[in-house]
Amino acid sequence: MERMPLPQSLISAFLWPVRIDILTVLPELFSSWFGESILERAQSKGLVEIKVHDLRQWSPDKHRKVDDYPFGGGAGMVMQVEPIHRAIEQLRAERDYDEVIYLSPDGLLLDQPLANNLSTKGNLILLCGHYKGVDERVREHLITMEVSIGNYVLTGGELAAAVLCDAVVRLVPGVIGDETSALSDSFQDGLVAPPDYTRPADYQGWKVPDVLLSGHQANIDAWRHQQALERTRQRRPGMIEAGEEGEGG
Ligand code: 6GU
Repeated sequence: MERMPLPQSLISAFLWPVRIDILTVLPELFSSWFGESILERAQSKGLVEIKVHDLRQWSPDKHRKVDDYPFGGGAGMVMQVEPIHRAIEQLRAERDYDEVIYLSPDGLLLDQPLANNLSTKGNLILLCGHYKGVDERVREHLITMEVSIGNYVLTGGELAAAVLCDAVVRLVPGVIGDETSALSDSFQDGLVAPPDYTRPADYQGWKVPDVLLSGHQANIDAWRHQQALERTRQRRPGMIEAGEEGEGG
């Protein structure tokens, strides 16, 4: 199906730009990632606004300390409540937030439905944990959602926050040039993507499937769907089961 791309002015007129505030002790980590590529373009188009804040600026301590030893002993440091509370209070005084998300290995696993859901929200705060993590009172009183990017442990929440931002921002209408491409992604229809090929049609005897060169669009579409189904069965059988359960619901 051919679709006319929406003019940028129309997109902006009907959209509340997504705003993401990131709280971290390592703000420099984000600059190259958010300063380049699609994320940078999304920001310069005014579709999203990503602000990275150094948590130390809210430290009451003269050495700008934001962590301390755990009560009860044990290895590692714990991020203190006060700098985090002050940061979130200040941001909340400036605007409303839909979610205050703590990136944590024991959080809700990030998947495409969660990314879709977050992309429809207005404003998000992402709190990156470090050291052992945050004082539990942060989670009890300040956090509305906890998200993990997989069952493995990273040294901090920064990479996870960057992953979440990327997955969410690319879904904001207008961010990706071709309006249909985010919707035809792997996972978006509950199937992984079919294989793609480009020129040459024959590379040293490695050939592109004939059907893709046939010019017969119905056959091409059917082949792609078949391939996507087959791959999903092989690689993500759980996705097909989840899709069947979800049908009609
Ligand atoms: Cl969000 N944080 C850390 N430290 N490790 C992780 C993670 C988050 N998600 C997966 N591993």
